[in-house]
Amino acid sequence: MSNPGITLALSKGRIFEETLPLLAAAGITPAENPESSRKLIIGTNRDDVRLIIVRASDVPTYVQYGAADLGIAGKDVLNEHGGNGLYQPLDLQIAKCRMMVAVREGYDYAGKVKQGARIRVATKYVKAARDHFASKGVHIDLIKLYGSMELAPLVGLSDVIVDLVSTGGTLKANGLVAVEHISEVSSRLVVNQAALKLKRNLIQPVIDAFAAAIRH
Ligand code: PRT
Ligand code: MG
Repeated sequence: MSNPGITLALSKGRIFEETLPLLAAAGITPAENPESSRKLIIGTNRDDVRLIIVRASDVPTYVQYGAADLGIAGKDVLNEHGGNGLYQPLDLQIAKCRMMVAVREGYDYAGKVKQGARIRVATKYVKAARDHFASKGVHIDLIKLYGSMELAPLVGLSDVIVDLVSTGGTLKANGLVAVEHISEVSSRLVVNQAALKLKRNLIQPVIDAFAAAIRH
């Protein structure tokens, strides 16, 4: 028999931590803490609900293919993924940050952009970066990275980075400054469209409980 319950895909760290109160509001308590457990499938107090722990950027993929019925992912991740096959009923208002353009202190960003110079942009957020600079009419060479973007301008890999900023502490510690705001980012609940139809009796109450618990 196939699994009659529901599977929720989450990443460890800030998303898991900030999702706990929402899960509690839906009457769901994880059986283990993924920060200390090595398990990738985590049971809950409910027989019909389990969690799977995946990389943040893989959450939309698991939900798209129905390997998870629901998931929680940042708008940054969903924008890069494209959102195909995903129903996005709720902005959960968690894991908030801003997508920004940042440069080395003293780098004349406004001047370079005005001159129409080609600038080198290092980022994990390729689609967001392309869209942002295309809308400004700025030509870029894009360098795809998978993390630690803050290093790129310091070692001459790029002129600018596109990255997420929350406290600003990482930029500051590395002598970088934010020069442009691209978008506000928070995490969304995503649902597999077929699962929503087939398991609405289990999924809709979770959506409703999350909706009622969102911080305003
Ligand atoms: O870490 P990993 O490579 O596994 O993947 P990930 O970075 O995609 O996952 P995770 O768990 O770090 O982030 C999950 C989601 O949290 C992201 O997709 C965002 O939607 C959201 N979020 C909120 C953030 C931040 N705030 C954030 N500050 N994601 C990353 N950061 C990083 C940022 O990239 C930069 O390196 O934190 C650093 C800056 O933080 P401050 O506080 O120094 O400004
Ligand atoms: Mg991270």
